[in-house]
Amino acid sequence: MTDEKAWTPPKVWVWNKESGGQFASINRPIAGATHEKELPVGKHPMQLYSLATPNGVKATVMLEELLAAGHAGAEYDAWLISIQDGDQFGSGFTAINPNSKIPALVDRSGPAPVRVFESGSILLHLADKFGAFIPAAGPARTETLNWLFWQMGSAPYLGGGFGHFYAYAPEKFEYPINRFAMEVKRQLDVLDRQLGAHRFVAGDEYTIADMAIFPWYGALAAGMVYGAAEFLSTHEYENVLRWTAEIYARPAVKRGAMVNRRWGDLSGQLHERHDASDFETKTQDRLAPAENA
Ligand SMILES: N[C@@H](CCC(=O)N[C@@H](CS)C(=O)NCC(=O)O)C(=O)O
Repeated sequence: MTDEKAWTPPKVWVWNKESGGQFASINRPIAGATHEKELPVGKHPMQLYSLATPNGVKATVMLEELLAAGHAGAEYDAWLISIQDGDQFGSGFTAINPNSKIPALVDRSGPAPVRVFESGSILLHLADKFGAFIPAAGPARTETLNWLFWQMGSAPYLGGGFGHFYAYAPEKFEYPINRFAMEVKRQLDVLDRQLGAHRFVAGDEYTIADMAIFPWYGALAAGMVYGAAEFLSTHEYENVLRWTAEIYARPAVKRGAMVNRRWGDLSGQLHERHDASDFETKTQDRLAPAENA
């Protein structure tokens, strides 16, 4: 490593608004709302405010899986939150998630609305509410929670660490890329060994742990995030790839991945979802083919 970029931190950090990174325009060191904006509310018990990033997809996949399993109470409206445009800093959004990050859910099925933020909390809330995709008790439930929390603790190294410095930082810096590439490969190996011994992450059953982990580590291994599959030699993680293929083949996963998606194939983008039929009638190739051509 050269020391060309060596920098001595000042005594007191000051916010450099011109940092140049891909998210420089939306990242800021202050919490709270920047503007007044109420959130829309639809007709279904579950109101989701999100975007189809790996964290957002966890929630939409879970809701689609619940509906596919016959839990009608999981019917939902999915509203688009454009994080590039700062929607997460609107007053309505910060009231349901003071951390200003998607996904956020409001469960309106009971006498008073319940706000649920953090994707892991959303998965657990829905799993417990419907008694689905999590074992009811005992060691199998604990193992599911072990892996759910493993994901919540590990993914910031992948997204905020590796992904940020490899894909989003204004320049490529050797030290952080090496540091986080090593950590992410170690995490992939942890997962690969577990999936070498079990069909799904927490054992024989498909659970919320799989739903939390595949949008990050499965997508990374399959080359769908950060374009880093070759760099990280993800072909080495054969069990992760086998599991990823099985999960992506699930119809509910395919549907969930389309919701609140604003990039990629037009036929795979359902900007908002308010009815099961929207997958057939409201994807971008049908709504605005000319506008998007
Ligand atoms: N730990 C949170 C992380 C959520 C998160 O980082 N969301 C990102 C998109 S993937 C976001 O909303 N970023 C907007 C921002 O940082 O202002 C979770 O799992 O829900």
